[in-house]
Amino acid sequence: MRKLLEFHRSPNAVKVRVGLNYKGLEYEIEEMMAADREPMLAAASWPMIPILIDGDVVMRDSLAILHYLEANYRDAPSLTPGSRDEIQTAEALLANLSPEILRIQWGLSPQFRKPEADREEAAIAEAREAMRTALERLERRLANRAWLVGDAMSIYDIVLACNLLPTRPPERFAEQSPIWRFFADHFRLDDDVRVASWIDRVVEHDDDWGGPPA
Ligand SMILES: N[C@@H](CCC(=O)N[C@@H](CS)C(=O)NCC(=O)O)C(=O)O
Repeated sequence: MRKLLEFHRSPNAVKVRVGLNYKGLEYEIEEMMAADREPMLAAASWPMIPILIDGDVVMRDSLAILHYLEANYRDAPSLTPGSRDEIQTAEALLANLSPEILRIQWGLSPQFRKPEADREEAAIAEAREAMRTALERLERRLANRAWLVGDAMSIYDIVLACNLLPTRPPERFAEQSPIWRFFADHFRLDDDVRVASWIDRVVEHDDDWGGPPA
């Protein structure tokens, strides 16, 4: 049986589950522990999740796994945009937006690692404003379309939407994790934001979506 090594609440693991589910590919999951990287190193010479073991093939890195699934399971529903122009447009959106979004999120780690009382409100507010600015362009892009390009979800929707999952934390994740609770409290997008409903549309394909965001 296909196996996914993961940290269940990792956005990178969600990307792969969405891809596998969308394509209707069965898999089992094995939860890893940050304190013991041996199983990941043994499987893929790589100390991070997600790792997909598919028969004799071992793939690591969420985007590489999505491309692998796309290239090799072509009879399953496609996650590839319909034309070269659409692929290039989607690649450009991802290349422009993802680094900025990840930079903002990673910059918050000193805050969410502190006890709540010690957190710096000004730093959190500044990051929230930076996120709002970063998302303006995406909000315009989604003004008259359901997906980044074309009329169906593609791997680019999966990657970008899952990178933005901290702005739409699934209720179950927020219940289970203080980091997700932090993002739910400070970065949650309102329901009427187009980016919010687009993220929800992508993450609905995760088995463990757990209903509306926290
Ligand atoms: N580019 C990689 C990044 C993988 C990654 O950063 N994984 C994190 C979880 S989201 C991880 O395993 N980090 C090690 C740790 O937190 O101990 C991907 O997209 O799969």
